Amino acid sequence: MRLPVLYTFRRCPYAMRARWALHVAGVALRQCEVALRDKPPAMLAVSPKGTVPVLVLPDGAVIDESLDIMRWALARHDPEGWLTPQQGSLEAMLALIASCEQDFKPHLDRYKYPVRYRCEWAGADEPGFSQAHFEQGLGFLHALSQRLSLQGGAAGEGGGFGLFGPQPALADIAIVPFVRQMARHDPARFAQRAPAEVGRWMQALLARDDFESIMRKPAAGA
Ligand SMILES: N[C@@H](CCC(=O)N[C@@H](CS)C(=O)NCC(=O)O)C(=O)O
Repeated sequence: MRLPVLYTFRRCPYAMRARWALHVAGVALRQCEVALRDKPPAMLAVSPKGTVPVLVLPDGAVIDESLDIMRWALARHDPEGWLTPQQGSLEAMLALIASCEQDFKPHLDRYKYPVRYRCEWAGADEPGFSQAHFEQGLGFLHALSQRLSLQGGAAGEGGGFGLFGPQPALADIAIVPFVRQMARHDPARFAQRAPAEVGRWMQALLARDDFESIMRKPAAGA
């Protein structure tokens, strides 16, 4: 049987969320770990824009946006109801995911890689520029925190909570890989400044066995 092929990069947050949904949906596939500096010609042939993840189906169809891969996988099998949150709607989740892309990701990139954005510094120095973008990124985390507080639970207390109801759904899985990146860049700063609910929410999601599975290093030669 021919399997779908997923071109992926282990540490890429977009690829993480795609792998997570494919895993939960139980989609059997072959993974091809990509070196971003040396992308396989077979991947570029089907998706010239050159970003991971890319899913190539046995019939040749190509899905090369992470959110589309998630939705494709969950439309096939959605055992935890990620597309149907207990509160809010799919549309509301997609709006929050879009806000993560527009209101958080640009600040995350500038916080982590200020040198890449040197032309934007305009008088600031590197630490100042980076710090300013950390502060701006916190704005999105406060919006998440408000949503989590509305759920009234706390993962640490065994209640479990998500952004759209007591259980995680699409938005949680699509957004948490980016929050993880911010936390890992400077864990002490994150612990001190990020809203506590967001820290607990992230820890609870990252402690799931399925996250561990999708982060396992590919076997050599796989
Ligand atoms: N909108 C795309 C974004 C994917 C993306 O930007 N992936 C990064 C890696 S995290 C990438 O492949 N960048 C290309 C490169 O670095 O050459 C998606 O959601 O799939």
